[in-house]
Amino acid sequence: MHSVRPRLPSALVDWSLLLGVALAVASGLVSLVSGSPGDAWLFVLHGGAGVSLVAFLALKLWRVRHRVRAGVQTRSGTVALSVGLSLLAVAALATGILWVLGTSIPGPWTLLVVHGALGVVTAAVLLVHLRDRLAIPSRATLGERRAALSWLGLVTLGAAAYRANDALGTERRFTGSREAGSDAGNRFPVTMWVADDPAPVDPETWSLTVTGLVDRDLELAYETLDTEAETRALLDCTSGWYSDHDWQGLRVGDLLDAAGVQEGARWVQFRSVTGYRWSLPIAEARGALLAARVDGDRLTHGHGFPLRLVAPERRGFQWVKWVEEVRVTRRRDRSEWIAIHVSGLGE
Ligand SMILES: Nc1nc2c(c(=O)[nH]1)N[C@H]1C(S)=C(S)[C@@H](COP(=O)(O)O)O[C@H]1N2
Ligand SMILES: [Mo]
Repeated sequence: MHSVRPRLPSALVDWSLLLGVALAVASGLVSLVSGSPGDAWLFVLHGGAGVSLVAFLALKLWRVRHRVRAGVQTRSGTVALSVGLSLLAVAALATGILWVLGTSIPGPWTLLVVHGALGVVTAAVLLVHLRDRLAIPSRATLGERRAALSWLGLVTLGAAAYRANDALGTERRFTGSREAGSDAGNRFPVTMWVADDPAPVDPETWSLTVTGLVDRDLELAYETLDTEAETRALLDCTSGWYSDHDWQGLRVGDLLDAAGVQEGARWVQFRSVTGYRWSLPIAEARGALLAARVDGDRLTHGHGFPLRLVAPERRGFQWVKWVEEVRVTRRRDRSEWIAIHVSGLGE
């Protein structure tokens, strides 16, 4: 008699796992630079891939349980790698789910940061595990109706379960971040990306420079700054919190008009006293703010006094603190991808 249980060919399960991990890791990485509401689908894709992975991984682990037991007894190295990979994958999925459910952990990192690190390590170990392993599923197995239906079932389950988490989990933004200290002046988390920790900036000796493709360089002393422009914007850190505020400062567009932008200028780079720096396309930069105050209170040192970039719909790591130079350029400075990771190291 035929079993009526849905039966997925193991090659199909393996390929689904690979596809799921690829989608989850790619969407997870791209999500780190995504902050506008139009990017919300990326986070849905990430969660959906995650939940489908839970289903496929459970199926796979159930099927290989005998092989693992045998392998452990013979102390096989390949099996050890597979077991390690399973533990990593389970940990990556579990930390993702726990984050959605609102769990917090003690220590320097949020659960979301731990989840990201586990995800990347899992993908790397998976590549090693895959050498000489993947078999292309035959046409015949793929064409089997029952296989196709159970496969679709698992994927749909993932999508549905992810949609349902809105009801289950704690309040989060579409990026996954939780609210912290909105509209309360400087009382929101202070976050450095890697190692920045400058001494407090002395407004007597500090000045703001505007250079690059401009008609005239500017050098502005702190007390001459006109900081009456205001923007409401939400800072969303990739470590998993967000904070919404009214920011007061100078409009970058006004600054650029004062300096006179030359033909061919495409990017505006904001440089910190620490070497940390980030660029925005010039049209977007014009609308950004260099904030001196938050909700009417002077920025504290931790939040970037005397000036910090406020870049609406950009993730927090792009909101450069302790800005001392605005540089107008033709090309994007790719070295800033390195600079944000190494600024402040070795000081
Ligand atoms: N110079 C500099 N600017 C920086 C950072 C940094 O490490 N150095 N961290 C960024 C990150 S990761 C975030 S989330 C925000 C945090 O701003 P806050 O500390 O005012 O909350 O600042 C950004 N600006
Ligand atoms: Mo951040």
